[in-house]
Amino acid sequence: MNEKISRLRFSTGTIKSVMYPAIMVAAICVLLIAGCRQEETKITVLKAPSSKNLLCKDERIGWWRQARFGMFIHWGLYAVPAGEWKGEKVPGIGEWIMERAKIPVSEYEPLAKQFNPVKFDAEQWVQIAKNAGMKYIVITSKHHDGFCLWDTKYTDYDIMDATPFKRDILGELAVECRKQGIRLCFYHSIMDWHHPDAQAPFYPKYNDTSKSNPNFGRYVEYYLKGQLKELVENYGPLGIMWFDGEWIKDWTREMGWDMFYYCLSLQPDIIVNNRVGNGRQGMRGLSKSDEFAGDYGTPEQEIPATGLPGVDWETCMTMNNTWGYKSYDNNWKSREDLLRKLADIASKGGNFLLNVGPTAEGLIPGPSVERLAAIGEWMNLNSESIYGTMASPLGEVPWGRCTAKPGKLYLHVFDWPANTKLQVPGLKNKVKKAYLLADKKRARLLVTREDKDKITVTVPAEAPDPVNSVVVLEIEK
Ligand code: FHN
Repeated sequence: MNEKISRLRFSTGTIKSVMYPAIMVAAICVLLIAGCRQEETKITVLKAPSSKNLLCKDERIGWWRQARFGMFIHWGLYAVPAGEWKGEKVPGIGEWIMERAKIPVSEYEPLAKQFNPVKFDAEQWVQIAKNAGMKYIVITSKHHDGFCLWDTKYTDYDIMDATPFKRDILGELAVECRKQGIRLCFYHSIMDWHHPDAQAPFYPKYNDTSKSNPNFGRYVEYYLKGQLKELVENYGPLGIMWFDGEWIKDWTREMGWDMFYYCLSLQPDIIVNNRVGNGRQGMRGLSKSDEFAGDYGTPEQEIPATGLPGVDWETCMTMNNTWGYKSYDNNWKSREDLLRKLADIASKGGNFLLNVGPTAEGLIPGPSVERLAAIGEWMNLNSESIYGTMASPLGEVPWGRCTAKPGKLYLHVFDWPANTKLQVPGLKNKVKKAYLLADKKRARLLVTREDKDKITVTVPAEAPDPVNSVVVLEIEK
């Protein structure tokens, strides 16, 4: 399937009909134009749009800091093979099957003919996220395999032209997200194993970071930017442009800044993650310095050991071992584990972007739906201790985690004290009141001060929730 209108062509016929000297001059002119055209596709770092209409980061990122919890959706053609190729199980994350099984573009493209997710229901997906207490959704508009989940004019390799489904998935999600008050955000891969000006020519090692494509500049200026403009204009306003695949050789720090300001020029209040720049420190996910573009750090499959004061970050994580759907990956994290991770991440001032990998039929796998519903039950009683909270001012606490708001501490108790004496080290502030967050009557709990920076809260013998019970302390500032 061809990427439309991006290649330059000259017909031989015309040359024969023109006089020799004139031809020479014309040829030189053409080369000169091609030369300057080549020049044109060279990356020119965009100057920061004049500050008057550039929203500062705090103005753009406020809702995200409040939200704390979002859904990541990895969905695309890779859901069709679901981890198997030619009858063989392919190890590793499902969405990398094209690279892991060394599948030529000509053999991977036909998967589009089998991609017909008739059970896809945008309303249901958004509802599942919302019921779990998630405030935003980040879906793969295009992953590394280059397949586009929306109707794009830049290629036929998309949901409308290449599949029997022919419904605008991102369009339907945009409508539902607006209806249900959920922020829609797009994951977009800079690396592209399908585009001839990107990494397609690197086959069979699509992810060969020693290789460069001389036409990559054209891919960026024409295709990548063109499609991002489409996504913002057709489905925006968006919450976040969530870039990925920036580790390729051809992506530079300058390109990162250029793309960052390009996104802001498309939508001044958009948030752009730090994978727009190429300063990410591997899976730890934080940028080496603020010399690199991006609004926040993106730890992957890991949670920082401690809070990172003043740093915005978001841990993205799978529920099993794969982002894209694999039919036989049933290594699901437990409800308990996921709930405690949510509290752990919030206690360190971070956001949690929890992933689902829908099937090729368009269903979010049952184990994911069950876990999200269970998290939603806990959030129905305790979301006040997550949304809009800051990192814990207390050091390590032996029984769980702590989140904070001005004048309030939320003690997330994983290990309920058998002796009903919950000791809170490191607290100098005077406690005005203590109660269980799940207790609608907010019945007072007894608080005694052991010494200048330790108190004890006497709690009921039975924990309201065996996984995470929240005790609220109203404190003097
Ligand atoms: O290669 C991708 C991977 O497929 C997945 O999308 C994750 C999600 O953050 N990011 C990359 C690996 O770092």
